[in-house]
Amino acid sequence: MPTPNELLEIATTVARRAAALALQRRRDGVEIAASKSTITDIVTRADQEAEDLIRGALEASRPRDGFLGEESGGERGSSGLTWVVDPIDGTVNYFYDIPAWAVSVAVVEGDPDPATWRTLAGAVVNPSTGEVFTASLGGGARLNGEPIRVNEGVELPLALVGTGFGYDPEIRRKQAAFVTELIPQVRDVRRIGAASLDLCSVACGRLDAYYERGLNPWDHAAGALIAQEAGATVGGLDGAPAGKALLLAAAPGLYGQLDPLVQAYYQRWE
Ligand code: LIP
Repeated sequence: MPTPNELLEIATTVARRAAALALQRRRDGVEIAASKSTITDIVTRADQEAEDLIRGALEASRPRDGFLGEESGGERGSSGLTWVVDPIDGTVNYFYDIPAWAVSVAVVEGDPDPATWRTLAGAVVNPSTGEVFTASLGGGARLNGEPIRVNEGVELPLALVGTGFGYDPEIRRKQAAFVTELIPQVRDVRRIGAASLDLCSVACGRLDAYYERGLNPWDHAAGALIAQEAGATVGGLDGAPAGKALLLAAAPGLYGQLDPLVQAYYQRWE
């Protein structure tokens, strides 16, 4: 079994290659290939090309591993490891040429289920800014090779909190209702548009906290490890691991202040 650092090397290499491809396609002009859950939930040809590049590279270097990708679905492996990939996280930003999208590549041990997996390594690459966020389990988190840490000691009224919204109009209405409840209690709210970059922002102190309901495994697999290795607590609904029902990430002190508010709202949601 390779070490987390050896796996991180593979994740970072393939993420960088896919990011370079996606950036070139962005410069060439972006085509929508299809829409998915709703008319606004789009997939571009670059999403598909980037995931094909990553999948092919991993099949060559790690043929016995499993794969779970946003665009091509899942395939079980026999090694006990699964690569969890979002080829372009922040697809709407990518389509609008807003420089806040990233390639997210993680490798997990066990089933590719956020409720049970153990993430061993993750890389998030934002080619628009040249930023490469990385982490290996127990190895810390880095931005372009330099160690990063969460903001410690931030109280709720001074917290800058990130969040996001799903594509379904009814879900968006309910998510917006919680923002209305939360926004008077914190410094401010930011909606960056890519969960992986939200989590990396918590990891390097550009956000004090981030929460979202409805994320897919590939949205947070790498970013959650990066945030955790930078000192964040990352959790879900009712004390469960982070997952589709809820993801909350913050330094431990702020997590303890924010979690009761988020749980009180999102537990009523279920
Ligand atoms: C996005 C997430 C983001 C969420 C968006 C979208 P995608 O992923 O990263 O946090 O708010 O609605 O789901 O669809 O760009 O890969």
